[in-house]
Amino acid sequence: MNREKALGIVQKQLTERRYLHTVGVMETSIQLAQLYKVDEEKAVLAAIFHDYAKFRDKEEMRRIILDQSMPQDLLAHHDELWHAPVGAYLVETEVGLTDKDVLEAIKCHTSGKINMTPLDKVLYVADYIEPSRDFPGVEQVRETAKTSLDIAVIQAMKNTISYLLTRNQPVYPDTFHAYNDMTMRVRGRKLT
Ligand code: DGI
Ligand code: FE
Ligand code: FE
Repeated sequence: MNREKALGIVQKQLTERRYLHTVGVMETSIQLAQLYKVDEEKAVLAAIFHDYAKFRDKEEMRRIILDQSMPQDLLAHHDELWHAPVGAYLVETEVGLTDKDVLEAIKCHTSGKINMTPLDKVLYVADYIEPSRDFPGVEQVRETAKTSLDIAVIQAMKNTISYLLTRNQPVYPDTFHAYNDMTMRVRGRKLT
């Protein structure tokens, strides 16, 4: 599927602001894919469709999580987590996208997971640092992403977990597993 067609499909699912975020994630993903030798076409498709389900009705998402035998512990956690796995499912069933690598990147884009592929990491970091993002600490992650995709993933995960802790929010297990996995992999390298 070409970019224009994909963007047209996703635009109908999103607000103007979220669509601009999506275009930002796409542009950032292209830069990261080139820098880290990741398949650019897959990175573009993952970026375009990553927030496809962001505005789906919560009850519809809950039903999909139940009916499609997704991890049921998602239902006990914040509904903000649901649009990633539900999005991967809907992009496959409604849009007809079949690339497993792309669907997997969409599925884990909010929490992360163990054994993330370079494609998963490109989407995760691009989603965090695209130009319209304004989180505390985002500038540091933007700088890091120029030299280490792995350290950028860890910094973004640290910031997200810290943010959740300061708000007394539960942290989804995959988020911790992803952080632990990445941190152990780069053990011995300097973390700031
Ligand atoms: O969809 P986006 O806003 O572009 O970004 P995203 O898919 O990374 O979602 C970010 C939101 O998800 C943010 O409000 C923090 C939240 N989040 C990420 N990991 C966890 C989480 N929320 C909870 N409760 N637990 C998590 O582990
Ligand atoms: Fe998202
Ligand atoms: Fe996003």
